[in-house]
Amino acid sequence: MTIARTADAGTPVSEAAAPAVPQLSRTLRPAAKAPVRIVHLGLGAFHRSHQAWYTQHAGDAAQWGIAAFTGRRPDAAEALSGQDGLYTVVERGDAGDTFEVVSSIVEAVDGADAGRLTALIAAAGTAVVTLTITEAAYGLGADGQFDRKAQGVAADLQELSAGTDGRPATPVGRLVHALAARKAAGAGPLAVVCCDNLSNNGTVASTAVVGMAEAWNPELAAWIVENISFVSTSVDRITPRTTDADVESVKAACGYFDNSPVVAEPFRNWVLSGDFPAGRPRWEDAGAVFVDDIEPYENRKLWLLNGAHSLLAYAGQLRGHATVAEALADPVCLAAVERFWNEAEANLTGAAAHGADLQVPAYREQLLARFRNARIAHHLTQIALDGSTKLRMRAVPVLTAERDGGRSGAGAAAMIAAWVAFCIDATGRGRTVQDPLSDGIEAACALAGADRVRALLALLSVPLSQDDAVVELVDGLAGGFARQGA
Ligand code: CS2
Repeated sequence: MTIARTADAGTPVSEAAAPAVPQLSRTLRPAAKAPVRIVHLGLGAFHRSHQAWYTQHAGDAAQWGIAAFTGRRPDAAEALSGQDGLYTVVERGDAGDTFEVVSSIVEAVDGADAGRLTALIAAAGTAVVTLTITEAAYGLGADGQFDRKAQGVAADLQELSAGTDGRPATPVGRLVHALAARKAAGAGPLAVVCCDNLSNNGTVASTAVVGMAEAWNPELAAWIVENISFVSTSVDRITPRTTDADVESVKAACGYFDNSPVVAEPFRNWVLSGDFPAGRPRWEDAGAVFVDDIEPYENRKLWLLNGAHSLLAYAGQLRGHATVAEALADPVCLAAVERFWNEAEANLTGAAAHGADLQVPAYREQLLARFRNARIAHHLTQIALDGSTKLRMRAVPVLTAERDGGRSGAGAAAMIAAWVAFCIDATGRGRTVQDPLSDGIEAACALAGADRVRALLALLSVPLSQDDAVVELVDGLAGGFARQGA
């Protein structure tokens, strides 16, 4: 059998194989790479459809390259490096797809490469560190404080005490380790921009980073407080996991092979608040909005979009649905979402809006249209992960506000009840619920009746778990979800 070589990547292929498709990087290599000025922790699909996309569309993009470090999937760096950091964003609207090659990631690195991370963060040219490390990775306790007992913290503190040779394993530990190098290098201030779905995410990031530094080296902690600006952001773009079919659709439409395309909805939004002491890209050219008071925008997104997502993830799966669009087409799920939204809206507007015009009715309409985009297969299993951390942001604040206002909070309680029923169902089938508190969930589910509900609620909010009316309400609603599931 004769072997032919593709003109592109030099890969030997059989003559009998399908016609050779060039590699993306051979087809569309940009003229020059931007210098690294942004370091990202948590290289995943969302970073690539969101912050990297905004950076590509900034007017001064040529000055702002991103070095992106992987979190849970080191192979993502290898896949992307193999094509020079280039990848396709497939914008998947109701009517069809559009394709764009993004080149703002100039280096994709395995997150365990402490040497490269340290070198880049210690470089004076690095001005911004962005984070998408998942909500759970900040490891704060239910009281919002640094928790020495959180997963990986003790081991990381030991690694940090080994100084430059240490190899912390959590993203926060790795960042603290690298910031120590920046301090030592005298490279000056920079901005850390948290892009995870948490309220007050800049404060959360600062509490986690300063807390870890404080527990290791108080002098470093003081330097961080003085020199590092923690920017809060509200980030939004629905980005489901890439499938093999997506890879094929890029090949068919674009005529090249991209091993790591990202599929995202056309909608995107980025609201930021905070200082950038060493500069930043002109993200506003790409539509990012800078505000003084971010809280109302954060809450609107976290409660309405993410809250509905979590409600659909648990109630929808119990009712036999697989995707957001499928679950929303179920009148029972839609009614639960609308009930929750009514409560959330009441707590978003008025004084809580701090003067911001949130246009909640239009936002709700738009969300329904986004969720109904059936061409985006957003799987409920993906959204259901790490429920305890997510529900603390998505359900607890609304339920707490409702109780404080003397109301039942049945809409928000239903989200918690769906999670409770989901946990009971999963553990009953011998499955582990994927959650940083999976041990606590298992222990709670081993109890029965109201005790079980109270123990699960305590994982989300101790005060709510002490409110008998809430326990009774959640218990009743969870029973309803369980029966629907059966
Ligand atoms: C989702 C989010 O998985 C989840 O928890 O709610 O990833 C959601 O799709 C994004 O925040 C949309 O911007």
